[in-house]
Amino acid sequence: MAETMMSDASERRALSAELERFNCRVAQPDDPPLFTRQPVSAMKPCHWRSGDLDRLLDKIGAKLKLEAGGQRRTIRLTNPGLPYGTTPTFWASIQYILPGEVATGHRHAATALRYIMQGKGVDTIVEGEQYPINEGDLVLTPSWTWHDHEHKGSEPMIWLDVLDISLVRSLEATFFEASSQPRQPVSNISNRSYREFGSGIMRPMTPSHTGLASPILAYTRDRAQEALQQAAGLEPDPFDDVILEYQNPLTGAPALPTIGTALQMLRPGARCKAHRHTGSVVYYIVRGSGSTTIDGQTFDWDKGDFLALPPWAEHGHCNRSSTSEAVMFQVNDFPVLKALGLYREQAS
Ligand code: GTQ
Ligand code: FE2
Repeated sequence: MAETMMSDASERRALSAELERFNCRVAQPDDPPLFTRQPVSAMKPCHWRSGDLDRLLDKIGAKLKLEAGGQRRTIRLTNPGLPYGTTPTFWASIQYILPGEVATGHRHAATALRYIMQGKGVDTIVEGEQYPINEGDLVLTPSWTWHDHEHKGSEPMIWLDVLDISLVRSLEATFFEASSQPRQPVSNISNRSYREFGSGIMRPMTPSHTGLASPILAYTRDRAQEALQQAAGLEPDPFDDVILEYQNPLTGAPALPTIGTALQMLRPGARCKAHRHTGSVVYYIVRGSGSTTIDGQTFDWDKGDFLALPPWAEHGHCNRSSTSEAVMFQVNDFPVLKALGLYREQAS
């Protein structure tokens, strides 16, 4: 018996050595399991507190210059379970820019978005359209669009950047190009995208826009909040209470092809049901305080915190206040999973 196993094992080794010479292999008993019954993620749930981030941002603001090359000063939110990135598909960073600074022009194949956290006075130019960014705005930088930022105000400005870098890297489709000029010329009618599509109910008879991403450059805080207030008068979602996705007004698709974005309100005292789904999420707490239990671990969050949710992790949200609303901005990779037929959801 032992002898047969030995010879099986040594035959297997000899066979595998022969196969290896031709860049081939057969399954080995110690291979990592490929076909797990359900997703097994290396990503860990992770909570970043506003107080810690504020202190660290002050520090990098004082110590780090905008460096040649990238010309961005950021803190990356890293996941302790992953070799890089905040989730398996994207990277969330907090960008800190001081008065007078210019984050110079470039473009990349990775899709990016910004959600403005604090401050005023920066204007960003994306493909020739200039826009003064404000707190609570969502600003899109679709794949391969030129963009730069200049701070014309008087106090530090802070925003969340999310890029689908981990996805683009795993597909080995990375491209990057730095501009020869620090800032691109403003070549477009101001607020052009808003003038064309901003009403959300009307559009040009013959839209000139092509491409996968939304033609809207900025989704402003007031209009998003107003939509959310209106949605609060509808039936609540059992898992997310009141939630709306930022959409491409031309197609009804998510605003960006690879990164999903949503604004969510947990009404006072809301306790949502738990569920799990494929795809990862990063939440930024815009206001209020609440708790999210992820695979049995409870995270108590407050305004300005970030929370990262791994794929297929069971989670349920509640608002810890019985008098105030809690509002969260979320970024997810559902558009990718849905486009590939890999989105699944299971109630607890
Ligand atoms: O502002 O263009 O956090 O290109 C990472 C890469 C920000 C940006 C980041 C970027 C940017
Ligand atoms: Fe960029």
